[in-house]
Amino acid sequence: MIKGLTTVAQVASEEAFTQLADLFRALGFEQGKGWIDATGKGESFLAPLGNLEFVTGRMPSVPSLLVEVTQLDTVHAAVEAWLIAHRRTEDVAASLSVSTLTHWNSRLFTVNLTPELTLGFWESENPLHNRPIAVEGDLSAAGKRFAIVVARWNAVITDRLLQGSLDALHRSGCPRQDIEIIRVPGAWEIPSAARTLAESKRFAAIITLGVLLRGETAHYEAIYNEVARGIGQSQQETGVPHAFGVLTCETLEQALDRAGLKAGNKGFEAAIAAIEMASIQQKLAEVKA
Ligand code: DLZ
Repeated sequence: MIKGLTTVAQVASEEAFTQLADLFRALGFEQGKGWIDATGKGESFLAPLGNLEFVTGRMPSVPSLLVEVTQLDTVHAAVEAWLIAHRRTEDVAASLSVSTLTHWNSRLFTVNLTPELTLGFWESENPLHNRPIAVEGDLSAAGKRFAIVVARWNAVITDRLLQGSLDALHRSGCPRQDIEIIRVPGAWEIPSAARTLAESKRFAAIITLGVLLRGETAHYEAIYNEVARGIGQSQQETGVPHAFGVLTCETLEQALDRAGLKAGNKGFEAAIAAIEMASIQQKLAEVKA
């Protein structure tokens, strides 16, 4: 139900009003709708997050209006440049504080922009502070069923990809009995098998594994495009996540590198993506319900 917070600040003169609006635009605030009527006008500036804080006991010695930013030093320089442009030199130092460390692991400076308006700008030392809330999948595969469609062509590689996928699923809590492995002749056959499995609605996600070697594959581009399109289409039309673990490589050596030798194991990575997407689908379904 709650959508946001609005705070209203009065500005004495038209000139200060225009200058402030220019500063806030220059600082990167998103412009809101604003308003104008016979009694006055308002400029509106939006921030991605709002925070209303009630305090009991000792009030922190900060302005009541605080703007959380990234790159505090850049903001400080922008505010200082604005003050230099709009104030007498001797007033600039009096209006703008230096950035100091706070006792809550942040840095903060204050600026007196107009006689009525003092702002605090601050940056948390923790880069993850106030990260926008988002629906994120977790990496638990327990209680979900997964299907792996794996091509037999280039089995020396695809077997390693399969091992990588099984490793990721097991380590994430999915026992062997909750995993179905379907072997198909080549990459070309992956989409139709994946689609049949997805349509059965028995699986939280499908993991597709194959290897196309450019040097050895006639009509390589055509086959690759069709395999990618078919897997994507199956995912979109069934709503069941499909992880794409079909390697496209120039050489066998390159493929081996991506199957656990030097460049990770793409089967493992595909399974992790499948687990995460299965969790996201579950959470989105819960949000809808
Ligand atoms: C025919 C063929 C060729 C030339 N190359 C590959 C490849 O590099 N990787 C792969 O997974 N499959 C290949 N195939 C087999 C086709 O995908 C398909 O299985 C056959 O054409 C039978 O339909």
